[in-house]
Amino acid sequence: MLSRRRFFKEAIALGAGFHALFGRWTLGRSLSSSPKAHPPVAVTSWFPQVSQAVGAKLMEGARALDAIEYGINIVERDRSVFSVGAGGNVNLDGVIQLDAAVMSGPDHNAGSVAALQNIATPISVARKVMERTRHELLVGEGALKFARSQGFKEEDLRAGREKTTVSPLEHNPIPPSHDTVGVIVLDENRDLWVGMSTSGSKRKMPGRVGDSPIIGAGTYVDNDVGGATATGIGEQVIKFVGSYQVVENMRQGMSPAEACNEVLNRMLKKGHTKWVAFTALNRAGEFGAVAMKPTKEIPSFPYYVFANGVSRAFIADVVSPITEGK
Ligand code: SD4
Repeated sequence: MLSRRRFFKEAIALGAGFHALFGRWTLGRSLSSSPKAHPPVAVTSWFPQVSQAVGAKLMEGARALDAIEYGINIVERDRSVFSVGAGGNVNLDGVIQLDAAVMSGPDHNAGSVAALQNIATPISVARKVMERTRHELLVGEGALKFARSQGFKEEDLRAGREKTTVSPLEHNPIPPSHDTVGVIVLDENRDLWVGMSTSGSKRKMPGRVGDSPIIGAGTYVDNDVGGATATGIGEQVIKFVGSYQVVENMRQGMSPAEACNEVLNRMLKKGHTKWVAFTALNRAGEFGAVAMKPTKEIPSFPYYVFANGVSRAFIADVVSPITEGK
């Protein structure tokens, strides 16, 4: 996986190209003015390779959900990616438990899995939950049983890795490890789709479920408005139903970046200051992302936008205070 430093450099380098493509640069611009792209558009958190893969599939004419699944599967199967799928973080018992979700705008349907073990591609299982069951979320043993019934191959995701069980005494504070992959697509019909996959926070307790598979928290889409995804400390995102609120803010007329910024401000006002970030894309093809203030671990939040046949890098805006009464 790319180091954060390399991500940053790459993002900056690509950002210059973005200027040529979209005629605008995200850094330093006002949150109310959004870059806009013609569909199909895909907004991807953290992973340039996913953005490129999703974009390539869209260009081939693939359905949005197929493109999202294909792109996310790439990092899920890549054991050098420490935060998603087969290479994911272990929990306090030394076990990899994965979370994933998909949501489809046209029928407002969704499927999720949480704390799923032994399956490298949880996004694909989440999609099957949406398409083949009358449920929305399956967890743990039940999710694994369902995956087996759908022909998914069970594997020892820890195979070849040193056992790195962490003593429960070392539990908390949850160390920052924020590389969930989230992809929002606006397709040519202006339908919206979203997919998420993560191994969740490092050193999580067994059975811990983050925001990513919780519809409305880590991800949400409303076909009339837009979609959003979150990354960062999931507990904080869940408590504010973050992605739902980002979409609702866009419904009220906020730009994607303003909508993200408003939710981060809610968190800060209530004293919840952990690092989280949101990406958002609306039906018009406007997009944006806003993150909490940079930390040593997370100097920036790069996200990638595929549009007009090219994938470009952006750095999310940093949260800015909203003055009372505004
Ligand atoms: C979680 N939000 O499980 C996820 C972690 C994350 O980027 O975003 N990583 O809390």
